[in-house]
Amino acid sequence: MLDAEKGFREEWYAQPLSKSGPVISMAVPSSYNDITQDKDLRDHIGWAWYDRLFYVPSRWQTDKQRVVLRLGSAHYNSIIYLNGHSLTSHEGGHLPIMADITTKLVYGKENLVTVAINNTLTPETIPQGTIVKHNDPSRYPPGYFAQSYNFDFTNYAGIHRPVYIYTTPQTFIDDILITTDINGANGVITYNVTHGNTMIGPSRSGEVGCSMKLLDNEGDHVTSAMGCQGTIEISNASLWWPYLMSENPGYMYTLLVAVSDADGNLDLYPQKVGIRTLGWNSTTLTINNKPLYLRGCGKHEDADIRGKGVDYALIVKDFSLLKWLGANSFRTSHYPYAEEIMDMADKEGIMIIDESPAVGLSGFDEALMNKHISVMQELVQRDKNRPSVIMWSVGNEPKSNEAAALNYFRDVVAATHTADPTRPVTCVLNLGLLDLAASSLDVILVNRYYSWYGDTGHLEVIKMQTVTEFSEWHLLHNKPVMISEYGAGSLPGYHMDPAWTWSEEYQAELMIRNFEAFDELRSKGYFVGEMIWNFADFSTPQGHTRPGGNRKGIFTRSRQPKMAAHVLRYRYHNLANDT
Ligand code: BDP
Repeated sequence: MLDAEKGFREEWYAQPLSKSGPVISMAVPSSYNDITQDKDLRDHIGWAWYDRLFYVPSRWQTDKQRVVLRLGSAHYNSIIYLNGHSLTSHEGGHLPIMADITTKLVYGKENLVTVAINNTLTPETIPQGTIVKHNDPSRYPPGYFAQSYNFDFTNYAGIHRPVYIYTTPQTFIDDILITTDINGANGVITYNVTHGNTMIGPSRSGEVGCSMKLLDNEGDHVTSAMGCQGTIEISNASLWWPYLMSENPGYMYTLLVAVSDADGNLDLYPQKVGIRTLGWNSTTLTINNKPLYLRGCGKHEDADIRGKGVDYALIVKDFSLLKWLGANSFRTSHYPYAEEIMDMADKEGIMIIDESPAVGLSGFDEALMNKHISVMQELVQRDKNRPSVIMWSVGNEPKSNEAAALNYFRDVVAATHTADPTRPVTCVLNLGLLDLAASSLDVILVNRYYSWYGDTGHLEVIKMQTVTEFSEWHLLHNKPVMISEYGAGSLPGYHMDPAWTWSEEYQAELMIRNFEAFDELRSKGYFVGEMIWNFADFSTPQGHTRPGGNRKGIFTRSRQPKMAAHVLRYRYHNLANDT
């Protein structure tokens, strides 16, 4: 039987892990699951321990630097130790973990960071899972259990994103909030800089000053301003536009923020700013006052060997493929993606529906709601300044026909609006018109798999069923609607004509039948977008409905196009020319 608490009891964090027992090398960032030949590590449920010795120069101490440790994310629950002492802990993968380590470091020497990570999902975690215990001693070994969860993608675990140690002066920029607006041909940037200081003694914040320099995208000076809060108006501003909506998509200024104090501390941060406005009403989404039609896909952070680990080559490849397709958007299904991915989206003009990790939620009680609200606040805190983020999604396919869902989603959506009043809020639904979350949303997103999960093999019913259902959604709620998932699995190289399930022909024809429905819905004036499921094939737990994973990708897992990708490319480029 697995002794889950052994590492804590024996204080493995007090010294390098190699002194407590055998260790293996592990890549960071990466999921640990698919890196080795060890099935037990691939399927491990419970605590995993990482550590690393690192050297800190004594000049950081002489220069009175503040030092921060930052993990882009670790999945799911993590406890971090520094030099044998507990430093911080974080629940939830996909969002950053930070701690001020200035006074805990040994300067000019080696330091030890230890991270214990637990990937167990329960009804109280977001996302949720269940530990299934098997107590029949004639059929299972003693203490045998398995993990199940409410979603189909592999619950990869490990330190998924880069780990950094960085320094700031003692007086430092703590946060920057940017909002933008348009005034005729002018762009308006409103900024609010908050700062902190680590100096012992009375607060010296009164002596801290802020100054701003705005640079254009070539680094040339545009204008300057003083003060920690303020508004800058730029005449004839270059706006942030999505890909294929302008000659120069993803245009960003740099706001060079400087915070300084009377002791000569100076902290500088180059904050990227894309000037754009968003609007929404009962039928339409707009960007810079122009109606938007989203052409995109649902994605995953998923790749061979590295699982959900950040991979720079893969990020560039995926954006290259999105542009090849003519897509202008994607949804970060079903959790917040790495900041490196979000940076690319800002830069390339790819719009993002930024989704929380609340996939397949059920059992809507207050404790879950408070946790859910905290996750939304963390997400908004991380991504609030990104021009690419055009909508928050509080979750995917909740069991929102449960009675408690009505107030639960009202409150989660309201809290998200409070955290950010500038963007619409959605939740991706799949239960049908009796859904109780729908009435709280600004835009209704629905996942629908006509002729795949229902009426399998009957491609001829797709158009009718899709047009009927999405018209009903709009009629019932008087809100813009879009399809956030549709699609079929296909095995690359498997051909059948007339189309047959799992063939490339079936996937392609299912899409074409859907397009006919989307075009009819678009002509009604409230249908605001389409996203294919999925960008690429991805890993799932083993199962009899998933041959080598979820095969609904229009690209293979190694990012080669199936027939479906060519079909979608043809449509998206035509749509782009149309709008
Ligand atoms: C949808 C889920 C998505 C799944 C998809 C599928 O939102 O995560 O991968 O079904 O079954 O309901 O392919």
